Amino acid sequence: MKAVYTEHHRAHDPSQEVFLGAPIPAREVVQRAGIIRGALLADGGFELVEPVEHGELPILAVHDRGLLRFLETAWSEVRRQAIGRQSLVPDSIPNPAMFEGLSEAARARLREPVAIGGRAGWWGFDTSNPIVAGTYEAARWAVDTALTAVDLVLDGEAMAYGLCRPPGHHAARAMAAGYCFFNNAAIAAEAIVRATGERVAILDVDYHHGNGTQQIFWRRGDVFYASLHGDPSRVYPYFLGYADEIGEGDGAGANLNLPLPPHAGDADYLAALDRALEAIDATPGSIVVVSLGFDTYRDDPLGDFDLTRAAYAEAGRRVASLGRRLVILQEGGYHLPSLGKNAVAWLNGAREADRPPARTIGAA
Ligand code: SP5
Ligand code: ZN
Repeated sequence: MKAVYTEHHRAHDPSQEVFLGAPIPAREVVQRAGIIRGALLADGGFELVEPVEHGELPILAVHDRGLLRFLETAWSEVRRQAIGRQSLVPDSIPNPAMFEGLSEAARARLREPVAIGGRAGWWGFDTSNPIVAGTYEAARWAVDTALTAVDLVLDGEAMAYGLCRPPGHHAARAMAAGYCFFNNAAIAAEAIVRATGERVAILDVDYHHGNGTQQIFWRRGDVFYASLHGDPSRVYPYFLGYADEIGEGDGAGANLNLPLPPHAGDADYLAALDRALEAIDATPGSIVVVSLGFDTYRDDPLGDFDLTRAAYAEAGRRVASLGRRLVILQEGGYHLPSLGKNAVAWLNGAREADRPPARTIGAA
């Protein structure tokens, strides 16, 4: 299997994040991608390829231009405004309650502030998402990694893996969040829709709900989003990810959330996966984008599921058995000792699945 990887991810090198108001060691660290890369090489079944630059246009197809410009300029502003910090974290984030009673006209006058702390809040969501000197460089290459995996599949590969870092699924049209800056999977799905004219399914198996992906395609019927995740009543991103969120307008019915309880085990998880796969199987299209996270692992410090490695091999096998082409993109996973082996287990499960021949693009 071809695996897209670049060293540029190293530019995003946060040392701390803020959790419940206190600095703690960063979880989404450079080592993560190096560990997965090392495991792919050690396995021997993967061919590493460099991403190709795709420019801004595929990003602007799903994201607000202001978010792109903010991320592009944030660090030079931190320096210019002499903030004297190693990372930028919002100091004030606009809570909708601040604007209660404002007319539509008054709301329309709300604007991005000039001060960098306010800008970070305007385009941000949470305090656990530090921006550092190289965040923009790495985030742009993560998008190119995803788009290069798309190209491989459009050029005939049955599946390709994009070792994206930073991850993407919490990033909404106009918001960075949860270690994510650009939504790699959403950008990939949109690029596939535009290249093929087909419907695309996104299967999100990161531990967290992919609120950004859901938001971007909420009113779209051409991109089906299915997610298995920790119930938002207890975990980040807290405000979205409930089962009653099914999409609206053209997107009504094209959003499937499967929140799971604490200590969900292999059997619970695979049963929920089957529900998502049945729904995807019922939607037309020849390509599935997988948002692949390993924070579902039993030892993960962020998740509270009890999955074992065997579940990843089986999950990869079941997803590939759909018989669709797969663009597999890395999201979370924070237990460093297991991360590489878990990734290889999932990807080899997919690669070795006894699956029907991959669907011809355009035939569905
Ligand atoms: C892509 C991805 O997996 N993003 C996850 C973002 C999670 N943000 C919340 C971080 C909270 C860290 N502290 C967790 C302590 C659990 N006991
Ligand atoms: Zn996650």
